Amino acid sequence: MSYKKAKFVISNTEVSARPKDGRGHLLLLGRSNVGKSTLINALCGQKIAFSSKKAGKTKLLNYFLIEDKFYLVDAPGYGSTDFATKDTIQFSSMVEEYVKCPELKAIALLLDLRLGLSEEDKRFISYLSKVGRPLAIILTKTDKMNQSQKAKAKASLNAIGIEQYLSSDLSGAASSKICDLFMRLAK
Ligand SMILES: Nc1nc2c(ncn2[C@@H]2O[C@H](COP(=O)(O)OP(=O)(O)OP(=O)(O)O)[C@@H](O)[C@H]2O)c(=O)[nH]1
Ligand SMILES: [Mg+2]
Repeated sequence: MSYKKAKFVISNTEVSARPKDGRGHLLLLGRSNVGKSTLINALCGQKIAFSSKKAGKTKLLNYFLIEDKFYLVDAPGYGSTDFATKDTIQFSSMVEEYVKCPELKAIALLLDLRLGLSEEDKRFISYLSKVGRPLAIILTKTDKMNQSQKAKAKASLNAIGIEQYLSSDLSGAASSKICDLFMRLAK
């Protein structure tokens, strides 16, 4: 089951230019290439967000109106070995500004844990858990994980206090659960 009605509304770099029509927003965050845009396409059953094999495809905040009820917001990815890069600084100030918006109802953090949970991921989770919005954790690319990788991923999340998370392998069953969760959180 995917969303029946989804449409691209606007792209911009300024948080202040977000839709402010009383509907809630759900922000998708995660490293570059984790699968944010691909997940939006899977949930909407159509290619409305640009995805790419190359990291850094999404440069703007992209707003998609879902079922006329809420906005899914596709954001640029975080993650760089160089913390002082312009992109990283821009990303941090954008997120810090966005998390204060009254429209923001919840955040979904996407994680590709095939290579394990990095220190940067842990710092980011710790930061997000303090911003005062519900945080949904979604494991992506689980179709490419074996049982041992899945068990390690679960253990590493449990170790930092995360017991609840959903997995995405782009199947209908996985997408359906995520569709329901996002709809509930974004109200
Ligand atoms: N097998 C598999 N591939 C996936 C999955 N999700 C994403 N991908 C692939 O991963 C690559 C990156 O996906 P994107 O959706 O562009 O990633 P993104 O998080 O939007 O990346 P940025 O816009 O750069 O931040 C693409 O080649 C996708 O086809 C998944 O669940 N399973
Ligand atoms: Mg993207």
